[in-house]
Amino acid sequence: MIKTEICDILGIKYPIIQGGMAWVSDAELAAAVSEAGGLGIIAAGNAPADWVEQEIIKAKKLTNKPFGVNIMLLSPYVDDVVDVVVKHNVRVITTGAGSPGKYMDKFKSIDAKVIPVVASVALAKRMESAGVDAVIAEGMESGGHIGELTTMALVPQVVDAVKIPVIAAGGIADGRGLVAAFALGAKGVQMGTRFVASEECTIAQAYKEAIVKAKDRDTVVTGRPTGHPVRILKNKLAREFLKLENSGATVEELEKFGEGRLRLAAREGDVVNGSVMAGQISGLIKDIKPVKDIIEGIVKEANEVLKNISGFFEG
Ligand code: TUI
Repeated sequence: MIKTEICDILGIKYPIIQGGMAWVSDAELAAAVSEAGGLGIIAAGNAPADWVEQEIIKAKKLTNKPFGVNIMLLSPYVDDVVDVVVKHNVRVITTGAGSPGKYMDKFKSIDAKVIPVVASVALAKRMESAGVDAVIAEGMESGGHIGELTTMALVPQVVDAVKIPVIAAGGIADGRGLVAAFALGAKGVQMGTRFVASEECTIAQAYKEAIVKAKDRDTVVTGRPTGHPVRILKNKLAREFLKLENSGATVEELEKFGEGRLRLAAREGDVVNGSVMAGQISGLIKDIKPVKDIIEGIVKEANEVLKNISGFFEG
């Protein structure tokens, strides 16, 4: 048993949240995580609102447990996606890549729990003032779009700056990471990469295998000149993207080059020319297993870790 105030706020068994990953986090993965006692999340990403609506309807058929929707705030469809989550009375809304401030009234009109991802103390404080229920402090170890601070540095600073619960993300994939997050003052964790390498994740098999094969130094950050740095696994696309960046290409040229690359990797399994977003913790992930085994394994390991380290304080 591992229980924190996050479990009460969200109505879940374990304080483990699945990351909202574009082209990855669909109804099947979300329902599997919620059924296993965590909080599953459907990621809207850049998808049109009607895709999000279908996934919400599917998830409600697959599980009676709470689940959430992640809204990627740079999406061209963000206003329509907000209306869909409100229409379907989604219980938990996480956001990424921006500030959800202007949508707060709509979210609160359905009494949803709102949990933005933040990459800085300043945004965490702004979000607390805007009335959010918790924040996810996400370090730059994460896959996909990232901020500048590491999880180790960001989490305790956010914990000290706000009164609402903080959920740690970035570089967490096992029981040691969960206990470390608690030690930093977090009340829960969000994991992305670990759940990609699960049986229920509907992504292309080659993408999951690329994560399992990856070693500690196999991720790289592209897109810095565009203002949207993105962590991906090193591959041909990554090399070409970095070369283009170093050649002084314009933001438009870089954005054009990157277009459609995540879908290519995630849905078509082209892990050579596609963008394989994944976190630095990929090197720790050695297997593809059922979501239930992932969550229960982490909880079991966290209990053992806690027992072992408590010995350090004796005498
Ligand atoms: O959002 C993510 N991860 C993502 S989004 C994504 S799709 C995308 N693809 C290419 C370019 C941009 C997006 C792939 N992975 N994680 C949550 C996250 N949010 N990480 C960092 C942030 C963040 C960054 C700056 C949140 C707020 C922010 O500033 C907002 C402000 O107003 O200060």
